[in-house]
Amino acid sequence: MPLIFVRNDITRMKVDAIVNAANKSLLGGGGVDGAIHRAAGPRLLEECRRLGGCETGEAKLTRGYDLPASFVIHTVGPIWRGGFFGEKEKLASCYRNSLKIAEENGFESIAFPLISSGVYGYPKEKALRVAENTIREFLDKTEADMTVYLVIFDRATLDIGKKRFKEIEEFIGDRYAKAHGDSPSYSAKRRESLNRPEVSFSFDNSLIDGAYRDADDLGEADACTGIAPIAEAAEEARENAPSSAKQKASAIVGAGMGGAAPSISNIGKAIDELMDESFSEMLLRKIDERGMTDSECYKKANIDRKLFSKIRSDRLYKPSKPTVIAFAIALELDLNETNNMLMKAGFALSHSNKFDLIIEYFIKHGVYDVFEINEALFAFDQQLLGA
Ligand code: AR6
Repeated sequence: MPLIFVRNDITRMKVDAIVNAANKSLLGGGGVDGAIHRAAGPRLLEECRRLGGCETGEAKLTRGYDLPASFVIHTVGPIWRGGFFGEKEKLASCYRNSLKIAEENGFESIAFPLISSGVYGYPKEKALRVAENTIREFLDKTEADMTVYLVIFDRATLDIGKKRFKEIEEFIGDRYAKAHGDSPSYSAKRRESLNRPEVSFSFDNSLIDGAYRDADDLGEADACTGIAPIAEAAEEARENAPSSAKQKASAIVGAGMGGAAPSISNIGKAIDELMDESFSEMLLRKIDERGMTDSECYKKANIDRKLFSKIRSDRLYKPSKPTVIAFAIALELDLNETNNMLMKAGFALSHSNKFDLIIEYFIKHGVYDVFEINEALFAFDQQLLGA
């Protein structure tokens, strides 16, 4: 039951229903209404004629005909008149009534345009706020498994000039430039000198800031195999593990790292042991510790119930990076804990990528609202959290 922003032409969306921002006659018009009628073909107009119009804030259902979507929900948004004539409430009721129709018909996916924000003149930022809040309210309450898409047609809708985005831009700017600076990173230099191709590890800790803090600390073999970062990761995991696991980890890491150089099989064993608590187990433990219910957590994470059930029932479930981060945000984990959770799934946050920096920005600022984060990710053309 997530809310997902997409940049698309709504007439191309293959969902159970798309919503049309129509007028009271329901007989077609310009903007998204015109585009939907053109793509659906003349049979849509025929059916609309039989509906007898529609009041502002209400919604009516038709088939989708030649559209990839099976149905069209037609709703009539308010015309903006300065905000003094109940526009906000009327706009919210467009979303509520459309979602109600979708729920009553058992639709699993629905896509909205930003109703009233074109010809009807509702300021786009404000229209977006109403859309988002109303959809979130609905998703919080509903038992239905429904994915709601909010289609943002033009880039100007998300005002990249707003204060929060400016701050994020600066935050990214400094760190991103450093990570991609003139002087090649240590690992790049090292590869160059060894004339070896880049090797991809599931533990790609070479991207973590400071993972290769001091080049002289590392033997050549270690630099090539990524052993040192793994040992660091193991150390960190040990710190954060429950005490029984800590003892075990301590013994293994001690055995693996002390004295003679550790063998690969020892390291492998150490990792297996430290992996005692999988991503799925860590997630469930954190949910309990936070005193949350499962549904509070996956809804806050903007994660679909089915996906959550899969994770719950498979202790070795391998989530995607945005899924892990969505849960870390829902659980309000700090940066350290977020990295621990990511590590369970073989990921890490890095300064080499904008997505990670945006996540870091929000965690550092204590903002744990997946939807607010998604707005920023969307504005910066990054993958969104949840699904
Ligand atoms: N896909 C997704 N979004 C779109 C598309 C598209 N193909 N085309 C436009 N939008 P508007 P309104 C966005 O004007 O303000 C019609 O004439 C657009 O960028 O379509 O509710 C009706 O018949 C904007 O953000 O609808 C009514 O008379 C949003 O859709 C009147 O316009 C809504 O813009 C309704 O005006």
